[in-house]
Amino acid sequence: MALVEVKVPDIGDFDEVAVIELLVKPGDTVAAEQSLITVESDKASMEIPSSTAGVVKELRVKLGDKVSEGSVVLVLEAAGAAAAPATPVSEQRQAQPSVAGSSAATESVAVAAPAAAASTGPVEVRVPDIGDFKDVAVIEVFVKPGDTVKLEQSLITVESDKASMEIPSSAAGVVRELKVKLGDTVNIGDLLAILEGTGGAVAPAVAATAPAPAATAAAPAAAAPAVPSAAAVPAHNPTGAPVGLPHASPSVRKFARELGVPLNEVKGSGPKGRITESDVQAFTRSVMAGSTQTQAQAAKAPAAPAGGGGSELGLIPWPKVDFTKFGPVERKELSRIKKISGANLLRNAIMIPAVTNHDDADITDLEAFRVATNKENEKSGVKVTMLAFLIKACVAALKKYPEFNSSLDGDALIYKQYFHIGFAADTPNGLVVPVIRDADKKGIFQISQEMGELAKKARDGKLSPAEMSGATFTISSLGGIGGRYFTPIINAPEVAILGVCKSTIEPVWDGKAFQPRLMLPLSLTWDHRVIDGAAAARFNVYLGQILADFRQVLL
Ligand code: CAO
Repeated sequence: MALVEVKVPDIGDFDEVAVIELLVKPGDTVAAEQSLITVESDKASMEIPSSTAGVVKELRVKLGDKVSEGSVVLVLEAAGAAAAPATPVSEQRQAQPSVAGSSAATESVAVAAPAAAASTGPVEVRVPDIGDFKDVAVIEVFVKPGDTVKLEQSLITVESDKASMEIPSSAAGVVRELKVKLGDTVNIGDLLAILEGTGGAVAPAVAATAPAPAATAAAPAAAAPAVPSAAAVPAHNPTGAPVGLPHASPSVRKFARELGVPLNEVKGSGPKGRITESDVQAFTRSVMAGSTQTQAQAAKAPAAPAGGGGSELGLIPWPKVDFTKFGPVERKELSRIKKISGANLLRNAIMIPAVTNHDDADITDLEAFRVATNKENEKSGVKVTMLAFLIKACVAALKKYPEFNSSLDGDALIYKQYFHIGFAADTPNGLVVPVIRDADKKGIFQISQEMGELAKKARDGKLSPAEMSGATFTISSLGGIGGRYFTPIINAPEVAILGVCKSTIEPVWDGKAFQPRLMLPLSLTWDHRVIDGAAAARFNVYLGQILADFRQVLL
């Protein structure tokens, strides 16, 4: 029997895409065209099929590996005389799935651009070249009329049997009309939306000249063996029952991976059993409430505490109440931001052994300096904020106590040598955390200015993912609103967060008499796996010293 290397075929312009699922293991018998692995880029996920039938001898990739066209996926013992030799890529092109993700399509758009004139009028956004995908279902709609979209911002997700992909906008502007809804099927050239252009770069919506990757229909995904989608979950199905490969869009898969939710255990409520973000959340809730066990938990069940009712946390189920029994009610869906941040907050609140230290800092002189500075620079248009000083003071404390600027990685700590400070911003849609990068290298004016810009973008829903990622420490300031102290939740994988409330004049004993001083309440929450109580107290004391006399930063 011949040994055959099965390689990643031509997958369009995708390069270095991550392996997110292994669908087979050594010893498995696979049919030609059966899916072997799932790979995922920023915008699309796709399954890589086998070019031949046979028995898997050796897997050459593992979860998290990056693959490109030509990478060897596995070695097969080809089945019988009919076994095909390792198919050269040029032949595989005829036998591979169409895998035109949106970024490939977007690039095609750019190449093919006999650019439409920049326009402020209505702009039609159509389905770009998506390879040989025909009649693909719209499974997610990310925007609604009135939303402002950026060039290349994802508008919808479509899904075929084998891949899902996000379709980006070919123009920037405000959505005037949406022409598709959930469940619609679309094809290349179909009208998705009409935008009111912003006069920015406008590319034609369809790359008519782009070569489409060839495609042939492959075996239905449901025929593939069950595999967990999260790396943290053991690759076995203790029930032994065959489970269909979960259908989910790239964003839902990413969401599930972030929460450690094994997608193959989630029941999909979407079309064709597709798993939605709400399904993942419902699964998380039911696990937390103890009414569902993951396979990983089931495997560990004997170690669960006695009386836990089958759940490791031993919680009673979430109360289900018919509120209409008590009075009129209105049901409103949570915003997308709230859904995502809620799941993250829940994980962080439960998984981190967090402790909060409360303290006060005397900011009498600093506030006087801030007010005077703003008066002197009235014409500059930049208002220096207390939060900017807090960011600078925190950077100094993070430098002195570097474990506060670290992240846990298994049994090790990653000490970050950069100081990117996140700040919680309240927006009409919920909480977001923009990040001031390299705050150690920036002055108070620059930080104030950047914060103003980022806070405005946050309120307008225009922050990019890059502007919300990479923070090493976060500050949550309720100072402009009020309150005394609170216990902020750590923004994992960070290990500490500073909560700040409204400063008030208080009588402070100076050894001889009470003096009226402006006191700022600070609440530092820290991860006790990384930080000790004494270190947290020292951090707060040092922070207080700096805020009381900013010259300390120079020492
Ligand atoms: N004590 C007293 N007054 C304060 C203060 C404090 N600690 N911090 C700010 N203020 C004052 C400001 O000086 C400003 O007063 P003036 O208008 O008279 O100058 C006023 O409060 C409003 O400040 P602000 O809130 O607009 O600006 P900021 O720089 O303090 O904060 C931002 C910016 C984006 C952090 C804030 O708008 C925001 O969204 N805060 C909410 C964060 C949040 O929701 N945290 C909770 C997370 S956990 O759910």
